[in-house]
Amino acid sequence: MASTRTTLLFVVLLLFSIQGALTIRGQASVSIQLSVINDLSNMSPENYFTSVLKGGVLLGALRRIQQTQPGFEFTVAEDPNYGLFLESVNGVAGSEQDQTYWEILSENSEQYKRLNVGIGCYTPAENEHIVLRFATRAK
Ligand code: B12
Repeated sequence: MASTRTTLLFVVLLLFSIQGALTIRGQASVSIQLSVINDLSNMSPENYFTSVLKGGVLLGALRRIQQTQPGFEFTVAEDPNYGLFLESVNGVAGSEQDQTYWEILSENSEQYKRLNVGIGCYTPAENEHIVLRFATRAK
């Protein structure tokens, strides 16, 4: 009885992992978590779960969240050299005057690492936790 249950559990987990790997139009995808943090206001952090095609860029994941999860929206500006700059998230925009911007981080074991490229170039890894943090660059 116990071994039947274990086998069933194994099959269910296997099905979930296969489904997780093949969610977008039958093509392999990676799952990511996205958190939106705004320490400059008393807004509570927001968490979203989504996926992007394997090898796809972070922009694709943000678009997917915007299309499927009410309450998440973002805008971008195009830079002639570096591509897409994340301008605003959920109606909050960075400002030259206030020296604020949306910083893009990757979190692992509570260690936060700044991405070295923007949303149009970054390729998320499986189960990566991306953090969009409204930050100030004022010293
Ligand atoms: C200053 C600066 C910033 C400032 C820009 C605001 C400002 N008004 O100054 C702030 C702090 C906002 C910033 C943010 C980021 N930056 Co920056 N930034 C620079 C830096 C040090 C100088 C740019 C500059 O002033 N050039 C002089 C002016 C006259 O030229 P400009 O063409 O008008 O400069 C503009 C662009 O560079 C643009 N910009 C700045 N960073 C980025 C990043 C991306 C992805 C885009 C599309 C545009 C962009 O803002 C400048 C002012 O408008 C460069 C490194 C360098 N030495 O060039 C890195 C650099 C451009 N940034 C970089 C990165 C990775 C980022 C971030 C993605 C970091 C992060 N993980 O959060 C974020 C962007 C996040 C987002 N919201 O999309 C990389 C880009 C690499 C790449 N191939 O994509 C560079 C080359 C640094 C590096 N070597 O890693 N950045």
